[in-house]
Amino acid sequence: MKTTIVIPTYNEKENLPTLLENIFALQQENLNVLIVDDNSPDGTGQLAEKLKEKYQPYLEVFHRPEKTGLGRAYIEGFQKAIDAGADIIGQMDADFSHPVNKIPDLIAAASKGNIAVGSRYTKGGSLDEKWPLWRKALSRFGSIYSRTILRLKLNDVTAGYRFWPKQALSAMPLDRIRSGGYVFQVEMSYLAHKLGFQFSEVPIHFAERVAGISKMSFKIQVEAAIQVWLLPRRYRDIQKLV
Ligand SMILES: Nc1nc2c(ncn2[C@@H]2O[C@H](COP(=O)(O)OP(=O)(O)OP(=O)(O)O)[C@@H](O)[C@H]2O)c(=O)[nH]1
Ligand SMILES: [Mg+2]
Repeated sequence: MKTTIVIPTYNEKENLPTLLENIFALQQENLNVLIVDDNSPDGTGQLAEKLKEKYQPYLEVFHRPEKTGLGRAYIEGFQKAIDAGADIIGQMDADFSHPVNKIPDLIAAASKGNIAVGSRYTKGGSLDEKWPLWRKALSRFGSIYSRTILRLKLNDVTAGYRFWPKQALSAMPLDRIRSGGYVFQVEMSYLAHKLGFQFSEVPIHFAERVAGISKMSFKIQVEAAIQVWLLPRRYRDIQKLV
């Protein structure tokens, strides 16, 4: 089974080398990483090219000419991973918010055909203590809110740490997805649910980014909350597949 973890990067030069070191130290069989860099001004893309020599043939780097959002970066990365023959496709942030040591559990869950979600809101999951209360409350509320509106059987709807079986990911209408950030994660959850796929939540501790600057804001989360209401209408034609 070939696994490819797609990691989008934008100004992550401080995190990338250690992250890759930790991932490849797992010695997981046939584990590959695809970095999708949007021409980061801090030179993350060039750094990734250098690291390729160290980890070949398990590291690939895909350079996009400009930053057009996390959603697009993921979708193009997913497509490349599928085309390169991955059986399981992972998605993960570069900033150490997603614990590397859960990769084997997530791969195991995805290999059973479910969408494996590294979850903060399932039994045993947790959030960084350093987050301000407003951010914690909004994140938790956002998940319950989207789950209720969209009737999902998933506790962590905005999770960005997921491992997809190829069958599930290739059944998704990826070319119709326009949103980025939080809504992207919710949209992917909703589509997977509509197609009839099941989620399997693996508890994680979500840590605040180790280095680099946070781009999170109250505004982003409020915008996301509004977008959620529009999803059922946009995807009313999607039929159950499994
Ligand atoms: N290629 C690409 N990567 C991006 C883009 N925006 C964010 N990323 C990467 O996507 C991952 C998640 O973004 P983050 O900035 O950590 O978003 P967040 O976790 O919501 O917020 P903070 O960690 O507080 O900044 C990181 O690896 C980023 O480097 C983008 O437009 N293009
Ligand atoms: Mg982050």
